[in-house]
Amino acid sequence: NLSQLPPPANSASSLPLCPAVSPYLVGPLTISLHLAPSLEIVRYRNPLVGDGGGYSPPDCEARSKTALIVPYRNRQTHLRHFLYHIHPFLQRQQIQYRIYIIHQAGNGTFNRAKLLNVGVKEALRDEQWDCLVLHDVDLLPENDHNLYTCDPHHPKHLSVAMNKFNYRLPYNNYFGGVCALTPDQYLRMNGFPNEYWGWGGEDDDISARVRLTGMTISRPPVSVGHYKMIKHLSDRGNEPNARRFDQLFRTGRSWRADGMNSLRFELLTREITALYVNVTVDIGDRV
Ligand code: UD2
Ligand code: MN
Repeated sequence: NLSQLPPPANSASSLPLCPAVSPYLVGPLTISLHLAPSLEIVRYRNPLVGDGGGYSPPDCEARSKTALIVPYRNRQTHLRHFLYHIHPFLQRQQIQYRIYIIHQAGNGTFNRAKLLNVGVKEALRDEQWDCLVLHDVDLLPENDHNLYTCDPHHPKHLSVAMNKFNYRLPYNNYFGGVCALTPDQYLRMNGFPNEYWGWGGEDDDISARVRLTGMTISRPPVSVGHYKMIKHLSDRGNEPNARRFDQLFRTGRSWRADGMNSLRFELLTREITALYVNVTVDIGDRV
């Protein structure tokens, strides 16, 4: 189903601008990972979410239009936890949003950064998003003061303190997990690299692109940037990329030629489901 999405229900209306700070925010959140909720339960709990996982505050005009883009393959349980948690989280922030799950077809080597490039391209076909949030499926934000909006001046890194790193930033240039860029910032750095096949390195490449294009990373306070990563083993098809150190060494020379301007993929399906847009794509494999 390649149909285009309808505009959000109240996009043409003249509602007052939403308040600068949403009154629905609660701060620190307790996350239970006991049972993965079914998609039916997630739908039932989020009656205002429209087709394709889209939402717009019913009584005010959102200050940000945010596309959430998630690289994905074979993580059903994580996806259920993610959707259950993230939909109410985003609605409490009073932003307009839609969720794109970018599903890599086949059993080839996984490529997180290339899937994110695909997601950005597909999301920008639907809407002029103010903000692109690039999000691992296994990360759950633990404080809703961590806003899924962009900093107009600098790319923002949101997952600064994770349980897996004892709630500290592991190193200063760390940019993995969840980040938020305006389409301008994203395109200024030619997007993300397409050539990191398998696990690791692509996040440091992206971080290097931020510096190489004269931008710096902005971050929320550590107390706000808390995330829980769902425990998992490493996936088949996403083995550590042995070339990552060599590739990283060359980023300064390669970023202009490898990125959004060299992106090639085959779109297989684009499904509008009740809780997200499901983009299934053939991105090829390492040559
Ligand atoms: C770290 C980074 C991540 C990325 C990765 C290296 C954190 C919290 N995250 O995550 O951003 O830089 O290292 O590539 O430090 N995925 C699937 N199916 C697969 C494999 C991956 O859906 O078979 C997706 C999924 O959204 C997952 C993400 O890719 O969350 C990153 O892969 P990971 O969770 O295996 O890597 P991890 O936890 O070491
Ligand atoms: Mn992970």
